[in-house]
Amino acid sequence: MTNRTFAIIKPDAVKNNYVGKIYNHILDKGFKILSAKLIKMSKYQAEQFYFIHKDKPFYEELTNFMSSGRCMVLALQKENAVEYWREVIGATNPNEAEDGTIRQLYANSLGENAVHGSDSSENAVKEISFFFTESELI
Ligand code: IDP
Ligand code: MG
Repeated sequence: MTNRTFAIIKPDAVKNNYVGKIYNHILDKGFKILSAKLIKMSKYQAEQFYFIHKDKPFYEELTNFMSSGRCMVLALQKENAVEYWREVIGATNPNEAEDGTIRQLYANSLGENAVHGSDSSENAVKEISFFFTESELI
């Protein structure tokens, strides 16, 4: 469905106790949370999830980080969910993220940047189904 996107509150943000603050951004911006769960990804899961980046120099660092601790995976719903969530989270590099965006406010660094957001509706569908069954999306 095109009005869905997939988000992760990454291990840095969970460790730094920003889950509540990031939840507030999600709700204040009008997203409906279809599902959310706290998980710890295995290294293998992180490698599969970020397979698109397998040839990038940061793949090892990224998959180590994403499997290093608990994270929260979320399926979100709103009109233009993919584009709007990308706007709310800000640029990949927190130093380049606009004021008031989640990454500008809560990210540690380019690698440990607090949140994930799908980059297209097609990927949103794939990413949601990577972590959730249809009956979990309420
Ligand atoms: P995005 O998360 O904004 O879509 P991508 O380019 O898809 O950014 O990269 C995926 C994730 O990989 C980023 O969110 C960040 O955690 C990590 N990453 C991207 N570029 C670098 C880098 O140059 N060094 C370390 N980690 C990086
Ligand atoms: Mg991306």
